[in-house]
Amino acid sequence: MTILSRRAFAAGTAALGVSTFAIGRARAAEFTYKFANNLQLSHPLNIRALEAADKIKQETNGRFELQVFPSSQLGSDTDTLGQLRSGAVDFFTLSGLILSTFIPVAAINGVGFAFKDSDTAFGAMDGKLGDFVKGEIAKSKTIFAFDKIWDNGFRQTTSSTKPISSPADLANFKIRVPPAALWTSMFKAFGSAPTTINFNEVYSALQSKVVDGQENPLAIISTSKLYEVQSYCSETNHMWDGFWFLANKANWDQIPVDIQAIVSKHINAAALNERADVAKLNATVKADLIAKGLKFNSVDAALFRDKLKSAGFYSEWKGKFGADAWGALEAAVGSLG
Ligand code: X2X
Repeated sequence: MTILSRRAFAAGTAALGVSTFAIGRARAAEFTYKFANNLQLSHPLNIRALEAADKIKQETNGRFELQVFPSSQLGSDTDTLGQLRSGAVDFFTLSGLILSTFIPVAAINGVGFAFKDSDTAFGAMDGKLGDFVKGEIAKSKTIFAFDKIWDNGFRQTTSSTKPISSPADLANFKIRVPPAALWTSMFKAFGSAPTTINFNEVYSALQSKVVDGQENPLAIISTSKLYEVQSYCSETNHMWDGFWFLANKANWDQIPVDIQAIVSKHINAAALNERADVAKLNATVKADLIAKGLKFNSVDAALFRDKLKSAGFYSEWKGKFGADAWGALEAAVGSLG
């Protein structure tokens, strides 16, 4: 966050010691805020965020600049969450599951096989379940989430060693999981050997065989080029994941309300566009990944779900999330058993 005084802003670049007459030099914005994320520039999340940044700049007549830092440039997800909480970073898109290290209930969308499709997931996250989670995030008083969650997508399992066709193939499987208890718990329930690794180190961990596999939606497998270091993609669809667009509350409160309204409007609109882009990409990218050499297989999801049930995964997490949150999840998706 950089804030110039109103007077300095009005005086333009002279305030920065740069000649006001410098040709082609943009005037410094009055508010310059940092947005960090872990994805490549080619992912729809960054494409839509950059588009929103342009619109915000235009509509605020240059007063507000959203600086986009993709690819974990400001640090790993774990580091960046710390920076968001302290205010060193202003905005951050983060998986609800990773956010659960700070706000436990935020992991709830990651319960295995909870959502049957994207419409059900967005219905829940734009409805009561999402409101419940956003309410808990707001109670932190240090950060809050914008209204619309962004899509990450249904997660698929990739491997350099073998296809995952049945739950038995996950036994002792060396799989990378993101830093969140729910992920570790779920793959332990499958009998795997999960290792927690932040996303900015996943490509090299796969390349150097620290782990044999990982799980992510196709849009990420494609834009982060994980197909270069993986051979198989098993369509397990085991979890739906989304990114909350989070803000540091104290920094946000420094922005005049009219500018806040413009920023919120464009960020939430970008989320809806990004959802449509990811849906389109997930539908078309498979052929592209096959052409790049990734071998696909589908699975009987019911077998995987049964395995989680018999391992006690659902009863454990029902207890952890509590009756209110679990009730909001089941109201959206039906009984999870
Ligand atoms: O870390 C991951 O795998 C990613 C990119 O999907 C998340 O941000 C949770």
